[in-house]
Amino acid sequence: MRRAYLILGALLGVVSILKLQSLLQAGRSCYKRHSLDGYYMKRSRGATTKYDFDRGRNLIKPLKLSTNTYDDNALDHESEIHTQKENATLLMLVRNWEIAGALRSMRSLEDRFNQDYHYDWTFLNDVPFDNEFIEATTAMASGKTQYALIPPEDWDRPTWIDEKRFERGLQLLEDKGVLYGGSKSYRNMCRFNSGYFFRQKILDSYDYYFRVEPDVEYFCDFPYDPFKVMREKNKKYGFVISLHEYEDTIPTLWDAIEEYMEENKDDIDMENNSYKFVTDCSMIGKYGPIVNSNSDYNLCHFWSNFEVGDLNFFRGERYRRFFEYLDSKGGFYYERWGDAPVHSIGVSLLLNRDEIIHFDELGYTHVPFTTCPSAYYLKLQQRCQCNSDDESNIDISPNSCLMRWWKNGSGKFFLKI
Ligand SMILES: Nc1nc2c(ncn2[C@@H]2O[C@H](COP(=O)(O)OP(=O)(O)O)[C@@H](O)[C@H]2O)c(=O)[nH]1
Ligand SMILES: [Mg+2]
Repeated sequence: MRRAYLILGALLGVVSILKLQSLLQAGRSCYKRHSLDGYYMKRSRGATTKYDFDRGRNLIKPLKLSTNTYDDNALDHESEIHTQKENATLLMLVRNWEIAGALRSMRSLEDRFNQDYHYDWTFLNDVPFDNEFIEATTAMASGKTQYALIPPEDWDRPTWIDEKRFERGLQLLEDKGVLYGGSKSYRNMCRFNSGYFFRQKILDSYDYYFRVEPDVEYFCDFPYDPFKVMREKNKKYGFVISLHEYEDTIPTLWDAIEEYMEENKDDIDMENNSYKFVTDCSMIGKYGPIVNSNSDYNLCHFWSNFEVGDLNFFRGERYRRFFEYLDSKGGFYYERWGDAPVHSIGVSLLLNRDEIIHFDELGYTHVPFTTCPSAYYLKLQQRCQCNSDDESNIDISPNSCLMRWWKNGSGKFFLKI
């Protein structure tokens, strides 16, 4: 009996030793596993934090954008030292009493662009600038300022304009409640901006101009020098906003354009120009044209209060022939033809599609419309102060012609398929 107990005890002892051993082994591997986990955790944390700097919002490396930009390297612009300037000037037609608005626009453009470049500012006026205007704008500019008086023959209503017809036209548009419908000076301004600004002696030595109006604002730092972009990419006209014109201001403009086209076929390259941009009325996405036109002109135009242009194109024979033809019809006075549709139809007929550029990355406003980049990182990088969801942002709203430009100009080729 005692022997049996001894054997049982020995067996139990062996079992417990084995159990203890396996427990010890499990403990060891558990410990090992935990320490491995810890090791990998540490490595993994290291790896994540290692790239935090690069993938965070420091914006040092180019990020993939969900932007409409045409610029291949939209976020890749190093802050260069801008030693090379283009042969260009900032250009403002303005009245003395608009001084406050002129300074606001200047301050904004200086902050967003010109403080790095110091381009000249050129001011034009149909009456002499006063000292207060000259002193304040010179103080605001980072570049040279110059002031010119427009000769009366470039500004005033030509003597061949029929006075009675002119007065009737003014009254008609006034009665219709058209903006500036009854204004005589507005008509001088539109004709001057259509056909005379580029003839001013003070601009003779420049190749490019950047039109600035009082009371506009630029919402983002410019990621490039637009003049340089124009020269390097062989662009001749640049815009930021495109929309529909009020037809009441141009009832017979398109008739004149059709006659002009018929008589000047050699000036127009229908294969490569943007004729379709100003005539296309097809559906774009879910939008058809929101305004009905009584002619083949779809009323689309580039909003000319912002424009960057090649003065040599405007000074050239073809544009001048185009302007003289329209001017001879008297529509700048009998109706209220604006420089925006005139420039826009002019560049759409006479330039190659690829010579017109949409500056997609520049935030801008002139009451009542706004354009604002939609790409999040682009906006951060360019310190934009605008909201692309704002009601005033016209970019892809039905009143905008930008989508028609994408489709028919040198823009978004996917829309052409
Ligand atoms: N010197 C001068 N500038 C004018 C006159 N009328 C308009 N302008 C300028 O022409 C541009 C367009 O005029 P604006 O009143 O802004 O018209 P809107 O932009 O169509 O509402 C602005 O730069 C004005 O300062 C004028 O009679 N004399
Ligand atoms: Mg204006």
